[in-house]
Amino acid sequence: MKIKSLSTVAASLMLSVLSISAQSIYSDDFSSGGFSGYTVSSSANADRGAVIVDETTTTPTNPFSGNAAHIYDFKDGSAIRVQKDYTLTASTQLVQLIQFDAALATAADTTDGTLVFRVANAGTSISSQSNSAFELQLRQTGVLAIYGATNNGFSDEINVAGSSLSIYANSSSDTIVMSDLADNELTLQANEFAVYSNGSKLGVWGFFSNNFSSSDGIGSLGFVSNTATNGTNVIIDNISVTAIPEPSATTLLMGSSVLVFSLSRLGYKVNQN
Ligand SMILES: [Ca+2]
Repeated sequence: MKIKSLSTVAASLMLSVLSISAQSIYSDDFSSGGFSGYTVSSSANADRGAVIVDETTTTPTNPFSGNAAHIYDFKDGSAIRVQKDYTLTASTQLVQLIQFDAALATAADTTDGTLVFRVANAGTSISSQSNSAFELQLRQTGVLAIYGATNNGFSDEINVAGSSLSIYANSSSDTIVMSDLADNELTLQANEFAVYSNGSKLGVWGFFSNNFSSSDGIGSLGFVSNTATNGTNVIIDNISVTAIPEPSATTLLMGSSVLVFSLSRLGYKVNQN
């Protein structure tokens, strides 16, 4: 009885610690500012570009609210890249939830056009896959292809109605156990990421083994078209990044085995490797 009441107290303490610590570190619904603060590789023309569209735009139809970003590339030869360094303190934000909405601007078809979403250390270009921790390929065929240490493709995940994509990424050296957006337990080993489409978990993958520095954290995100394929035509909206507090730090802070017990009951604990 005593243990139960202690763990209840500890649970409420922990909940308040988590709500204080969880930190929105970036969001953009494109309602103002256009691409200010972004690196956009070239100005928009008939071949390729990135432009702001609003909800009254008829071509292409924007399924999201207010303004959104329309990124397109209809010709080979060079890419369009839209990239944002969104935090310079990523080394203290090693567990992140990264979300955005994506829609095809034209109905899915057999064209090979691919817009690639990548994350990287701040100050490095996502033009190079070797700078990236992982990538999500938004293909005009409707396929969402996920590339990390291994890769998988998912049919009919991207369409004109829009999909909400959520990625949990663990750049820390700890194994993290957390409650995901569906309130299920999610375990990520060091250098792993999980992808959700419209709230459904697609899987967990390892990061690429390349130039990305995990200890520096993910500080940059963006979209780049594949120069080898034509027909990229995608609308992006509601980008957000939330830093998820590493429970190891808070556990040490509170320093109680009762707390660890209550953390596991909350579905939020850490196993040191
Ligand atoms: Ca918007």
